[in-house]
Amino acid sequence: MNPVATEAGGDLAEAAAVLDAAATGAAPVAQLTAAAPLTLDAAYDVQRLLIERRTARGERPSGVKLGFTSRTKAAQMGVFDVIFGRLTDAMRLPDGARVPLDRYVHPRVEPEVAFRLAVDVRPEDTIDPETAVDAVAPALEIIDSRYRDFRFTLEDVVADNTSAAGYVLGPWTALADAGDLANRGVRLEIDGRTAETGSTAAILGHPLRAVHAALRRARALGHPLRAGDVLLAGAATPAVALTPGSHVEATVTGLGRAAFTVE
Ligand code: 0L1
Repeated sequence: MNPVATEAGGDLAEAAAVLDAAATGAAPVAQLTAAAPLTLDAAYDVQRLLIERRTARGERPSGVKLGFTSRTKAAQMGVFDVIFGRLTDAMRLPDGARVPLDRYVHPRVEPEVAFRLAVDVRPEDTIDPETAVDAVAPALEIIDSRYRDFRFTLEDVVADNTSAAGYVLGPWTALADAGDLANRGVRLEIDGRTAETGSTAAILGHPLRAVHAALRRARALGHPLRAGDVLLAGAATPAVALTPGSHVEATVTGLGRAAFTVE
């Protein structure tokens, strides 16, 4: 049974340990909120504690991600709020990587756009989001909810670090050379066939709005960011389930591709 995890002093650390074990053992668990109510603030505390467990094992923070930035994605999951998750270097997979499926519970992939932080941003800093990032890249995010049967509430998914499980980056393009990112075509191919198509406009109307949203959330959560950190802006299409042996590729018009192969 999951621990009771409430803002009123339930065991948030134990909730983080349960989710951490589910991720490391690729073994699904019941949603936390099935055992007890969980506030959104407490869910972000569980997320932080979950990442502290990973950094205690030697992983290093490598950036942040947003989820539910597209209406399609929000509607797919029945949740209507942008969520913030944390990335570590252990989640980063090289472009062209071979990815074992058995390290995940029920993994899916989304084509995204990634930004690179140009400067350190402390929570107390006020910074113009337009100058906070200096490069953009096509990206693939592997999401893997650790909850059994994909059953979760907004608070559950926040506690589970927004299902963050892995990411692949394509080539960086300097933002100054990238042109207008407002409405670039995004294609997700599986084994050479188009699985999903979308537009960068699906990401909060313009992917740079994800930079605003991420900086705002990071400040509210007291989460420091460093120059070079990756910011995954959110999905441009619905997620697609990964199957053994498939080759997965994301293309963003004018930015190039990112790819991996499932083992
Ligand atoms: O990255 C996201 O869009 C958040 C995903 C969270 C829920 C899921 O596992 O699909």
